[in-house]
Amino acid sequence: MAKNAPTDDVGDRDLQVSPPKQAAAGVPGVLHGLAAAQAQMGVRRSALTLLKLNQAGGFDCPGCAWPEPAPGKRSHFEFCENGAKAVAEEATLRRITPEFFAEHSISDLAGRSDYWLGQQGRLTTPMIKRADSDHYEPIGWDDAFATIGAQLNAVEPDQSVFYTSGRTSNEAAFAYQLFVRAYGTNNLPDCSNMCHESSGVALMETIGIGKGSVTLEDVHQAKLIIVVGQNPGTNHPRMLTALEKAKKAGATIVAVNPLLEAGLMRFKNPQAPDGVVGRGTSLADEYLQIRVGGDLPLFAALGHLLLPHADRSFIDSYTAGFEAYAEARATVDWAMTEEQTGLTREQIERVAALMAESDATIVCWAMGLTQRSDSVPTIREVVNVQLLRGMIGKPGAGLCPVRGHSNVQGDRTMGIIESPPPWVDDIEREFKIEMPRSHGYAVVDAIRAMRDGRARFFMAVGGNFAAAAPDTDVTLAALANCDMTVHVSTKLNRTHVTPGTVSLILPCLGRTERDPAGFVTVEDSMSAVHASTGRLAPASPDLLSELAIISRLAQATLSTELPWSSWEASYPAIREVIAKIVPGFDDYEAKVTPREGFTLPHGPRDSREFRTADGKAHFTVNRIVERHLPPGRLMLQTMRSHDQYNTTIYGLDDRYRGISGGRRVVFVNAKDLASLGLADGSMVDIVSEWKDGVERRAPGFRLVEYPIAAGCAGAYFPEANVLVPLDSTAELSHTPTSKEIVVRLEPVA
Ligand SMILES: Nc1nc2c(c(=O)[nH]1)N[C@H]1C(S)=C(S)[C@@H](COP(=O)(O)OP(=O)(O)OC[C@H]3O[C@@H](n4cnc5c(=O)[nH]c(N)nc54)[C@H](O)[C@@H]3O)O[C@H]1N2
Ligand SMILES: Nc1nc2c(c(=O)[nH]1)N[C@H]1C(S)=C(S)[C@@H](COP(=O)(O)OP(=O)(O)OC[C@H]3O[C@@H](n4cnc5c(=O)[nH]c(N)nc54)[C@H](O)[C@@H]3O)O[C@H]1N2
Ligand SMILES: [Mo]
Repeated sequence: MAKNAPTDDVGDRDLQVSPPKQAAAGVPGVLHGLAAAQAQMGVRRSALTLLKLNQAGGFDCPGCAWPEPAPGKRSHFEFCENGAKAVAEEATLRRITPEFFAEHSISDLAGRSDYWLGQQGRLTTPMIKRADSDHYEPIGWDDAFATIGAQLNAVEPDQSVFYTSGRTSNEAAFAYQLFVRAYGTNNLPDCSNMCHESSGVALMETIGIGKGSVTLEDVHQAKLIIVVGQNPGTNHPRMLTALEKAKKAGATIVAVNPLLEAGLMRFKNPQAPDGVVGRGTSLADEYLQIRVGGDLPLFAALGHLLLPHADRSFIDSYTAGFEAYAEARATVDWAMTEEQTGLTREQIERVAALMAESDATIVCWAMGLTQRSDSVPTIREVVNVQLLRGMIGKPGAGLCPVRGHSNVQGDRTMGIIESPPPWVDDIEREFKIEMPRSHGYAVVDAIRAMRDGRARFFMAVGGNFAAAAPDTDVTLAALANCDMTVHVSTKLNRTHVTPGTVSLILPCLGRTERDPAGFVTVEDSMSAVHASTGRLAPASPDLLSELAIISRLAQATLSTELPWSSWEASYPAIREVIAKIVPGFDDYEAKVTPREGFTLPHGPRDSREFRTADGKAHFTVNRIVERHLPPGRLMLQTMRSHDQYNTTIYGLDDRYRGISGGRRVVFVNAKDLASLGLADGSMVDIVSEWKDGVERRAPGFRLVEYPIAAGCAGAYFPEANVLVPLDSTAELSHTPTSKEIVVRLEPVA
């Protein structure tokens, strides 16, 4: 058994439901984070570690990608409850040793919950599952690399898939894509494919760069902030501090969300005296409790109402396509809009009036907009409204997709993408190697290829592919169909226990740990690049950094000579290469040595320069596809509880939503419960219905009567991933529609 870890897999035995909270954070929040940290790390290690979090000279929080204030303006406690939990997961004192794997067969582990697997502690030793074995057993590093290298050379490069999750440092990401492309494929799916891909696609097309256009300072200066499809109280808690600051400087905040999320209603800032004892700051001035999927009609109606307030000089100087857009929005079908959004015309008119008055508006969004069939058109419609009012490239205004993983944006900048990177020619010239030009597999295509036998090798640097991807049963079968699966990981998870014929676990250093090659760098959601220095002793002497693993694997696989061993020994050496190849990184080393790091150039933000074909920002015409559910059906969205980091389950509570001791719950509006003849507290199976005719079932969920928009339902991911059809993806971005699943609820006897 892993040292100190829970032995009992408790499941939902103690599930309790109480009324949702009306405010987020405050002292109870911090105490919860500290308690979680102390349970895993002890008191002294918790204090020493958390005080280094997000500090200059310390390490970047492995939680979300929300930026830190400039070094001089940082609090000594520049972390949140959920950052503390994320750190505790990694800096835990619990260890998984080879004896653990001798004791537990893979079939045994496959029967455990995600929570239990994660609670067993850090992986410490490279392990292999050989063909015909049901156990992982230890393997030396050199043997591991030789085994993987031989397998890679036995298949065609395009039969291999190389996944990345968004915690990988810039340096490891650059080395990884170089290795994969030198090997011969662009099969580089990443977690972005399931996350902000729709934002990237929509922004690239309309403003010529797939990244948000605001800085943290802009958020502080904004007059109006519209937060759409995002739950910052749980997923970006430090954003609440920025919203509070803006609010205190006079900003108005509008929330657009089917759920009344505590963190959007009121914030008790634990760093401020009135947050400790008082009622805190009320945040959203206007709360649009929209129906799931109603955002495109909403922004179309806002655009219609704002046409008389168009910023003509901005439009004439910087944009194209306005006439066609204005024609499309000249009229609005109010009956359809009210029905599709679940909002009243008056509510929408009030928000339009706020937008018309404001000369500094920011729209923030996250997964509530990106994981639907019409995500790309919806985000383009958000862009339309911002362009209409000239709200880009000026202080306090802009577009703000709030990223998830702490370095997911940096990984993309470093070339983790399934198409050839923009600087492919430069790399070929620099290293005299040939790089593949054909498009590789993103996540959904990778699953199809493994399912159909076109891909036979799967490797992941981080992440938990089996649990994060849609259509769980299909994904598990696809992974099992591989000849070899390879996992570079810190913690045990579902993907390790649904292996290919041969499977290897390569345990790596986390961000909190000392790395002999120096500090790494990351890029946050607002294009700021800075250093992250681990300080803790590694969880085991047998760990390698991600960069070392990639370098050694490259040497065991490739016949082309590249200076892998010098890169492995020194992050500055690989930064030197990045500086030569990736635009914006000149003088990389010098720019990340000072504490604050540097912010990458962003044409639209810095100088209203749009790198589209004609140099203009583009209005688009987006068709509204109405959604009409058959009788008795609800539109299900899958979301995060307050006690999880994606597939890592920290605990079984969702405090703000009043849930404790369990996760198999489904939130439904009281009116829908009444019309469906169902009662709060009863048990149902959730059955998803899609046009392929396959019925996907998630059994045994407790109904929770909840303030959620009528016609909608909500459940947690990853439990609900079985319901998301693999082929149900967003137009243009191919993101699984995790927030648009038509379901019926079947009572269980
Ligand atoms: N503690 C913690 N922090 C995290 C994560 C975590 O799991 N835990 N995950 C990280 C990652 S990778 C990401 S991408 C982000 C995710 O951050 P979020 O996007 O905040 O994550 P979700 O829980 O998926 O929440 C989506 C929100 O969108 C709303 N929503 C759902 N459907 C719709 C819709 O149709 N329209 C509108 N307007 N709203 C809708 C939901 O009610 C919910 O409030 O957080 C990052 N930070
Ligand atoms: N139904 C549904 N599905 C979804 C979503 C949803 O809202 N609904 N959200 C999607 C989104 S936004 C995302 S981003 C994906 C997330 O998908 P992933 O990024 O694949 O999943 P995570 O849960 O973040 O990965 C956790 C694992 O990463 C490993 N890990 C942690 N830190 C490190 C490290 O420093 N190095 C290495 N090598 N490994 C590390 C640990 O082994 C841990 O088990 O899921 C997507 N799936
Ligand atoms: Mo994400």
